[in-house]
This record gives sequence, structure tokens and C-alpha cells, in this order.
Amino acid sequence: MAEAKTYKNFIDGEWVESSSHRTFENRNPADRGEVIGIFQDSVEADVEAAVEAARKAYRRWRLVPAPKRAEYLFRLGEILLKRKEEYAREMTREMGKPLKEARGDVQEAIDVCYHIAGEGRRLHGTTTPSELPNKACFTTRAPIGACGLITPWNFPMAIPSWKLIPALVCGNTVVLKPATDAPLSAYHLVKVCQEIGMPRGVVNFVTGGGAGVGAPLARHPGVSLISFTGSSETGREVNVACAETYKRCALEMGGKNALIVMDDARLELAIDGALWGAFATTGQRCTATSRIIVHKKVYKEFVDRLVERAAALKVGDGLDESVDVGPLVNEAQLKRVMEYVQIGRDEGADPVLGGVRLTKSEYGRGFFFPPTVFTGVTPTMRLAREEIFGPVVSILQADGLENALEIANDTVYGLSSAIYTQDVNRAFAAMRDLDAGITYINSSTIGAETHLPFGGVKRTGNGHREGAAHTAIEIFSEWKTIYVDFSGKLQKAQIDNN
Ligand code: UN1
Repeated sequence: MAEAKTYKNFIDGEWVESSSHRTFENRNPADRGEVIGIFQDSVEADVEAAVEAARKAYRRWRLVPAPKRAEYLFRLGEILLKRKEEYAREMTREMGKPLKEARGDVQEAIDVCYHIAGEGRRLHGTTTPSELPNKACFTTRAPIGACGLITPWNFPMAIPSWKLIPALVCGNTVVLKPATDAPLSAYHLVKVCQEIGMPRGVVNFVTGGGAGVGAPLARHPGVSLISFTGSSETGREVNVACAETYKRCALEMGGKNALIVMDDARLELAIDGALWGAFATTGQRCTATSRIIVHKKVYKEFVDRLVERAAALKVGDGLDESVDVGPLVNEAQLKRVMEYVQIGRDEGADPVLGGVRLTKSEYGRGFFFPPTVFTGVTPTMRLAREEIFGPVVSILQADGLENALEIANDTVYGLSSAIYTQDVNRAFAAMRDLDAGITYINSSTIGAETHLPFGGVKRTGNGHREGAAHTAIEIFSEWKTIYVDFSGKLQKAQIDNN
């Protein structure tokens, strides 16, 4: 096997080693023997250099006309489209998701590029009349400065793109810290930014762990904004660090997403949605279906049919086109899933499918865990309350819509939600009453489109919505209010017009 390539940090337009002279390996979770690449294990000094470069570049980049900034992003999308297959394969190798999903991940980044490329010619502000004569009032969007982007491994190109691309069109510069489990996909994004001739220092890339890179970035007084996606625990720490240094902070965190199946649902459709929501990306999505709440009248039939279908899903290396469920991303994640399965058993829930690590020869080299279904789960069990981030789904029973909504909302999280029903009244009640940032009617909890706001309520977020939607532009720009008085005299608002 060829020796693995060593990847460097990208700071001020140069590929440089970390001042720590330490590196870490990025290994294939489907085959631990395969090293995908060697990456820099960076430290505070590297963050310092990257922030300085981003701050310096900001002085010029903010003055590049927004339509021009957007043209770079259009070209970025064009190159990603050309290399979609190559980048998807490398993504599957570095973090395990099946190829068709990895293609979707690259496609999300392309979608964001194309959408935001148009935004360069919008970035609309407002005008409004003044209360005084000969005076004009309007608003413009101003960039914020050097932004720190901290991203997870489960959508290793899509999520960096949700942050990077809106940040750049608004005139900000960035320091991107990708997840240690999947830095290669973020590297590809940054490499293309260099190839299309983006000015030096506009995009900086520093790999490494949370303590070495994430924390110094969040604490750095020269960083104006942190956009973070990850666990609610880490998000809380990021938020505290941002508060101490008066930064804007946008957080996307955990989920415990519920999918409701009413007694009038089209069961086959609901099962399709439940399987896709629970087991796509091996359940490692913030939007994954983690609880299925089924009306008691159809409970037994739903469970029997779901289990039969889940048992037929093919687990294996995501590079095999026929595989439905890839490996978990790393050993810690595998342990966590196994712990939750044990917790579920101890709590008295019934593991009707899966629950035991796959170790047969074809699975021996990776972190494979089968689709696992628990029945007899009640809302107070930890299984029903805590985010697992693996292929484990809990089925709960409800006796009607009100009860189902109550169970669905009985969580500290609020990202995605879904209901299957043919009844328009029930659907509209659910749209109103499900306490989540996203609600699907007759579709799964996963599959957000990039041009709509993405984010959640309660411990899932802190009031922001990202993606390529107009709400992402809100994150990465400040409103500036402008008054132009052309009367030639001092006019006092609230006083001279009365
Ligand atoms: C995430 O899990 O953090 O809606 C993002 C979806 C994907 C994005 C998920 N488009 O499932």
C-alpha cells in the first residue's frame, strides 16, 4: 500500500506544518489498517498565526465587491461538481458513510455554492422614510471580521460549506477547524479555494483537537464570531468562551428526533421514512430518527414490518454500492453505542433487533454495529432521552395525537421532527405543536435542503439557522443603519417633527 500523504495547515496562503511538529492519523473506520492521511496536530501558536492572517486579509476582502466575492464561490461549486465522485469516495474512506450518501454530502456543498453565488448580487438591505424632511434612512449589511468555524465529522464537506460559503460572501475571512475524524473533506474544500485564486489569508485551515485548536480559537480576542456544530456539551463550552470575549456565537448541537406514526398513516411509507431516518449515516446525524412514536392501534404491525425491513439492511464498507449502513466513525463512538444498548437492556427495554457488535471476518477490521431496534421504551428511560449517535432506534407507544406530541416534545433537544398521517387536521396541529426547528409531514426527520433555514430549539441551538438560507446571511453579517441628512441644518428626531 502506498504511504499515506501528509497534509498541512493552510495559513496566509501557504501550506505549513504545525509548530508542534506533531501529527495524527486519519484512518478508515471500515478498515482500521488503512491510513487515509496524516494531519497536523496543531496548537495555540498555529491558531494565533491563522487568526492574524485572517485579520490581515479581512482589511482587503471586505472591500472586494460582493458580486466578485460570489464569483469565486460559483467557481468553487463548478470544481466541486467536476470532482464530486473523487471527493465522495475519499469521504467514504475517511468517515464511513455509504457512497451514495457521500455524494449527497458533496452535493450539499455544491448547492450552497450555487445558491450563495447569487446572494452576492442581493445581500439586500432596506430603505424606509425618515420622520424628518430631507433625510434618508437605510440599512446595509456589514461583514463581521475573522470568523472561527468548528465543524463535525458526520457531514465533513456539507457542514463546513454551510459556514464557509455564507461567511465569505458577506466579506468575512475564516479559520476553519475541521473534525479530527474527517479533516480530508474539509481539506478538499480549502484546496479548491486556493486553486480558484482566492486571495491569501481569506481562508485558513488548522487541523487538530478541541483543546489544541478549538478552544484557543473560541477564546481568541481577535476572532469576531464562532460558528460551531457538535455536541451540546462542547457547544456550551464554546458559548461560555465566546461570552468571555464578546463574540457572536452560532451553535448547532444535539438532537433526539421523534417520528410519529398515526393510526391513519400509510404504513409502508412510514417504515421507509423510519428506516432512512434511523439508519442512514449509521444514525450519526443530528437529524437522525432516534424515537419512533407509534399509535397503539398500529403498533404491533408497524414494529413487525419495521424489524423485518431493518434486518434486511446490508451493513458493510460504504465503498460497496450495495451497502445501506456503513461503520461507526471510531472506537469511542462504537463504545458509546454499546453502552447505550446495555443501558436500554438494564432499563427493561426490549432489543428486538441487533444490539451486538458485528465481528465476523468481513467486519473484523472496522467499527461495525448492526441496525438495532428497541421496543417497550418509555419516555423516562435514558434510551429515550439521550442522544446516542448510532444505529439504535427506540419505539414508544402513544394512544392518540395529543399523547404522541407530548412524548415527542418531552426532550431537552429540538432539531427535527416528523409525523405520518393522512389527516390534514392532525398534520397542521403537528406543524404548530412539535417543538423543533424542522418538521416533516409524511417524510423522514432527515434530508434538509440547503436553501431552507437549518437549526433547532432548546439545547439544540441558540437561535440561529444556518445552511445557505437567508438566515445564514444573518449569522455572518451585522446590520448597519445609515441616516443621511441633506436638509443643511440640525434636525432632531423625536423633537423637531412634533
Ligand atoms: C447533521 O446531521 O448535522 O438533513 C446535518 C439532513 C442533512 C444534514 C444533517 N442534510 O439530514
